[in-house]
Amino acid sequence: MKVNQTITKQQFRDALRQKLSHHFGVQPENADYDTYYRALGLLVRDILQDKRKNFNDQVREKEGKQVYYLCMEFLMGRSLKNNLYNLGLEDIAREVLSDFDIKLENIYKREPDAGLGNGGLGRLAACFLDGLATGDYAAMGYSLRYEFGIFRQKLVDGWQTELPDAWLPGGDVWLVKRPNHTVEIKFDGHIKESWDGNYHHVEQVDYNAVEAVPYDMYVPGADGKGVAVLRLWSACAPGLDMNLFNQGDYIRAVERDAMAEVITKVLYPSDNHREGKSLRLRQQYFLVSASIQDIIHRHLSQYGSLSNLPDKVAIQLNDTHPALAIPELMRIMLDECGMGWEEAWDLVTRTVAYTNHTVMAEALEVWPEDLFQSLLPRIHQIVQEINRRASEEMMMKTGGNSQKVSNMAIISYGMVKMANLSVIGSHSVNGVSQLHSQILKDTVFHDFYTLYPEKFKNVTNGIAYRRWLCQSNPELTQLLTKLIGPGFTTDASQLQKFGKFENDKTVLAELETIKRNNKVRLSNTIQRQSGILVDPDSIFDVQVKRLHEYKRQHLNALHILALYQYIKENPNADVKPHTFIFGAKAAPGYYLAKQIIQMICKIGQMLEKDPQVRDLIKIVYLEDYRVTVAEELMPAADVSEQISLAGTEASGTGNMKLMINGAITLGTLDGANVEIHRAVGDDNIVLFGLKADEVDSLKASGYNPMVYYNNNAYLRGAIDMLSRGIEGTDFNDIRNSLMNKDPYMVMADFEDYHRAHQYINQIYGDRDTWNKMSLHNIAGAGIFSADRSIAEYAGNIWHAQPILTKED
Ligand code: 26W
Repeated sequence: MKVNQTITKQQFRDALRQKLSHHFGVQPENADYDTYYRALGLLVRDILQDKRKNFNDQVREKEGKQVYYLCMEFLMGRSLKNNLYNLGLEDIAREVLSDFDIKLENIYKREPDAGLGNGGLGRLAACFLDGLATGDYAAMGYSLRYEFGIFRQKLVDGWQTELPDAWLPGGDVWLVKRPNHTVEIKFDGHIKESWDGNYHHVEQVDYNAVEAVPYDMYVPGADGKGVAVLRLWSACAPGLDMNLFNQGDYIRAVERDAMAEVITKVLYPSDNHREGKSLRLRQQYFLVSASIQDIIHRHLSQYGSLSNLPDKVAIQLNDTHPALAIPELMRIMLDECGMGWEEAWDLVTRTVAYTNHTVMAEALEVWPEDLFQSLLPRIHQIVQEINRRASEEMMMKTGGNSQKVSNMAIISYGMVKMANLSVIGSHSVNGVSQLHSQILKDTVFHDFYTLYPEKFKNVTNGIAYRRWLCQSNPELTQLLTKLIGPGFTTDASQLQKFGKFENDKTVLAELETIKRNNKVRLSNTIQRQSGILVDPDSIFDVQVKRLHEYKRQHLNALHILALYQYIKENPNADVKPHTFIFGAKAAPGYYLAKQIIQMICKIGQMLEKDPQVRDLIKIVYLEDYRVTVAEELMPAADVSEQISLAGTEASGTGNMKLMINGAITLGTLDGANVEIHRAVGDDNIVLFGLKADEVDSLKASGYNPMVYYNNNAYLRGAIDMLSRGIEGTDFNDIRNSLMNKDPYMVMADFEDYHRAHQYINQIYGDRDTWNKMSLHNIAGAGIFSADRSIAEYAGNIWHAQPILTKED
């Protein structure tokens, strides 16, 4: 099939037949769903590969700037539907399959999620690849081909257990192995230095080598012209060590082999919490060294010199996890290209930029220096030298303030601090929402900010809204297209035009019908999967995100307990039927988070047992929440719970997905909620709780959670239920944490949260008002498009232009 011409139904059918018979030896009549899925996958992959080649030819010809996005996580989810949609082939595929008596929707279901990420950071990376391809930037993402992605969550009596997620059988259709781009990564050993005249040789000897084999996944943009590549590295032993083998040390040889391949076995499942494990450091260096070698190779093969690197290459570090890119680039320039330090440092710092995604102290990455040195001896030397020079400069700039310099140092008290390395080695440091970027300047990186103010920027996150709106919510998309034309599918700012219909009763009614249809669909899925009967006319109140104390799922749970008490005490009260939907995975070792999950499930059981409340309030805990579940959920939500303690959530992106599908945010002024508020105005969002500065002053004046317990009977009642036990399980650990420390001020925000919920109840009853609010949320969501975020990165940080012009 040729690429740049439209594909006819006949061609598509022939190509599918050919894939089925050539790769699987079956005719369409005999193929099962899995075989159809794989055949379709291969067919689409071929088209993408051709398109990427065309696109790449133009990049080379125009000498366009390359953007490389380095990230330990890409939470891609499924690809088939997105790829067909972006290629404009979904209708043809549906018709061809239907001629074979097959439903395309059933084929979609055969695809496993590529769950190569934990949560926000990983999904953002996936959304950004879509934005990069759509904006026609020459872009590649680099990550690891984990054999096991984020674990599958299974709840046993409400307790989370973890099962391995073997996604490759099924997920691998999208991966093209590129063995001739394999590179070698060196770990361990020690450094041998020698002089050859004036030339200083540095060599790592007695090292362990691991091969990095790349697998490419193609990501098409909206019009299918620009195509980004996600290059995933897989660790492979370089063949048995014949020396060891010949010395009879057969077991050690095999052991070393197995050790090498462990590197890309599994994704670390902690989110916002560092794991000081040496395997994690190996993963990080493996990603970085493979990617940087690849980037340098690609650049040299086109330009033959590194002196123009910052003009032709931008490298974005997604959080500090790939920060070793900085010393790795230095290593190659110094040791392999023979460049001097100053020249190399200038090139590196003008090429690399860093995005911070969290201010949680426990997420800041530090490595014990002795581990760092023994695993990466040459990188350690280079980091020492970067640190020495930077400290000298900072000493001068601060007028000899050694306290400040020690704060900003890369190595101090025997620890290597990755955030400081990232700031020092980058020309740009950005946060992911306006509030978060301000907090970085005021607190985490304050000393750096006073010395290098020009480095600090903001780029508010965005989402791939074609996935999260157009593909997930076809009815709403159809309504929008009918009213404002199709322009919004490539230019999200046009969603604003929808605002004009705020007083159009027919439109508001249509909006309500669409929401209800989506709720019915979700209810059916819930019933099928968990047996719970959900009333589609109840308020669907949704909190979906990783489970973390700072995100305060337990605040939500306490409110439900209070509501329960209220109904028990006032059986005739006017309470709107409410379905509280949760979805969240906890890090496997995060005990309190697992307890919170169990508490939510047990409260759900208690409600369900009670005939007096079960038709009024219900809890649904969605097991194994992931991208594919989110795609069905977002369109069905009425209320979007974004209730983190102000100043803790860097941005949030689920808030944007819910908003664009017409949910009303019930939230604190945290992360991107601040900008959602600005976009929709006071009337179209329900805010509550302490503001970030109030949190700071309350902390400073000595926070005492007991005060709130003593002063609020509902809160007291709810907290006391935790120790009395719910469905036979007590939750004293949660209770004690809240009563003694309450690090995220759940108790302080409870009362106002309760008030906000009452307000939600009240306005939900006024259907016109609610639908109008919903309409304004959809209309105001355009700024949260990943296309906009990418345009800002390109303009303010990468200085990169789109490769294609309108004529291309
Ligand atoms: C080292 C352990 C670790 C693992 C993951 C530390 C930190 C992380 C991530 C940076 C945590 C994360 O996903 N942060 C989220 O990033 C999103 C995208 O910018 C934001 O929207 C979320 O607010 C932020 O929590």
